[in-house]
Amino acid sequence: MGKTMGLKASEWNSLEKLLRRRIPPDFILTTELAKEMAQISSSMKKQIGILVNRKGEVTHVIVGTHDVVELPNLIWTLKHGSGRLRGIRFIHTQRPKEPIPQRDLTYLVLLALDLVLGFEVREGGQVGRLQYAHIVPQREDGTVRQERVSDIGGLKVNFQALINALEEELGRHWKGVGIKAQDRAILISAGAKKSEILWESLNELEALARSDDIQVVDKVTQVLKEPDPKFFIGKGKLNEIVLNAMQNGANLLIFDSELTPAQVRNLADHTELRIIDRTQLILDIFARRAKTREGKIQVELAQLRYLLPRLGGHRAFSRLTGGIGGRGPGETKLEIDKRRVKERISRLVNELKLIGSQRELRRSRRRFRNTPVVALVGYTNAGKSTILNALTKSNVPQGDRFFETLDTTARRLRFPREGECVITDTVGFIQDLPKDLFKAFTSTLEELHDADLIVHVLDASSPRLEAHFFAVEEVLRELNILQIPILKALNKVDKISDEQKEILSNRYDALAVCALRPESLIPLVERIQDFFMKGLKIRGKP
Ligand SMILES: Nc1nc2c(ncn2[C@@H]2O[C@H](COP(=O)(O)OP(=O)(O)OP(=O)(O)O)[C@@H](O)[C@H]2O)c(=O)[nH]1
Ligand SMILES: [Mg+2]
Repeated sequence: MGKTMGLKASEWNSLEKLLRRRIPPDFILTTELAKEMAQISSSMKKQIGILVNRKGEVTHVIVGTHDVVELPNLIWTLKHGSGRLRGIRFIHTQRPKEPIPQRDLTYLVLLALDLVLGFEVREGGQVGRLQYAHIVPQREDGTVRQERVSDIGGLKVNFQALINALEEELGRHWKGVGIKAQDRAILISAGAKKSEILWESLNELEALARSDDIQVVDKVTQVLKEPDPKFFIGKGKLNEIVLNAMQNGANLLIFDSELTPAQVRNLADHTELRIIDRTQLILDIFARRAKTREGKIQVELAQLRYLLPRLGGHRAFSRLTGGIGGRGPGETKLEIDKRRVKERISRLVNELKLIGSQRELRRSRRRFRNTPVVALVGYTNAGKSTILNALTKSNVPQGDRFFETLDTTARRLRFPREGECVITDTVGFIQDLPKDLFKAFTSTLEELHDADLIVHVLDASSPRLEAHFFAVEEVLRELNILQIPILKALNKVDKISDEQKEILSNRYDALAVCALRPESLIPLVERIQDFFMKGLKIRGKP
């Protein structure tokens, strides 16, 4: 074997001896070991390196060239220790007066090595100057600290104490906060768009993440001509993100766009973090919120349809089903294959049809009583449920989270003068609603066909009001219900100036309301009542 590596037997022997050396826990490197390495390096005329684990055992010996020894690729396959850092340090010889190779520093960060150390081998095999580097948690003055000592006697750091301090500091950010198993994410928006657009979209992604109880530790954008087929974003950017994740204790990367299965796999392999895209995040929120049998089936359907084309290898599948907090479809995860997914999909579709036909009945019963139906629609978080509650003194859950409501609620609303209507509140809309989800929820949304009047609720305080408005119109168009009369309500006007209120209610031809002050809804109720009174006259029905 020595021959295949081009080594003489004596060289091979002396290298093998290194594998039996052990460094005491408090030392980065002992004088004896440094001298031994220097001797070998000098007689071989090659640079050599060793990997050392936390027990101080030399686990690998690496032979480089005359000029440099670099970390081999095998290092990617080494197991992570239990701590934040990998539990491996890289120690190597180097030519006099050279800095620590850049590649060492990159690997230090990417692989979360404990430390890298290079020492000079002088003429005649003497140990010269030493330089070492380690990661620094959250510092302004750089992410890596480099130290230099003029000789091995000057290497006085207590290794164990140093590593304990680093691990503690790296771990502090995430251990200290909130719920135990809370995910901590870095959000990434990249693409061929202007930076402001990327940021706007990223802010919505943040609201989505928060709605899923994920803590957002950082947000990153990258303007790209076209996405990298392997990693979606540039490799340099990705490496920055990995470091960032380590410093902030993030365990999850959420991408604002859909990723290909290959990209997910590559990213997960490269970063050792969990990778989620926007669609999966939305699916996950829906999975959390679904309460009724119908809602649960719809969400599961959407999840399975999302997974199906991604079921290449089992690996990708297990990662995807892992989802966030593991709320994947409710089957034993690894054994599902495409066929079983398809079967389950068709079973669920049938079950949905059944539920749908029952709903049809409920619908016609309502029709029979001839009560007009008003449907509240709007972007998620616009305040639909709050309005329904205020109008009908109900308590549909309302909250400052996206997709608070998934199921449709219908309530009776008595008009102050005379008559009544049924008012419904349903799932909120969002831009670029994942196709699978849209498909899954069509039966819920199709109930909107049944409405005599649609009240489109707008959130006046949103900086993206216009985009939201068009997104909702788009969904209504897709559902083919734009022919139903629409009344617009500009909600949350308490959060904007009177001037803004004036401008926006004119622009959108909307009635300004504030769901938190029920009296502000009186004009809305009157408009609805008027509509039906006039509507009845026009239609000539009693
Ligand atoms: N300041 C202010 N906040 C409001 C107003 N109306 C609703 N909100 C708040 O906005 C948040 C969202 O309200 P919801 O009624 O849950 O919104 P929704 O449209 O039903 O949202 P989804 O069910 O998630 O689609 C809640 O925190 C409400 O308290 C308002 O007029 N003014
Ligand atoms: Mg709601």
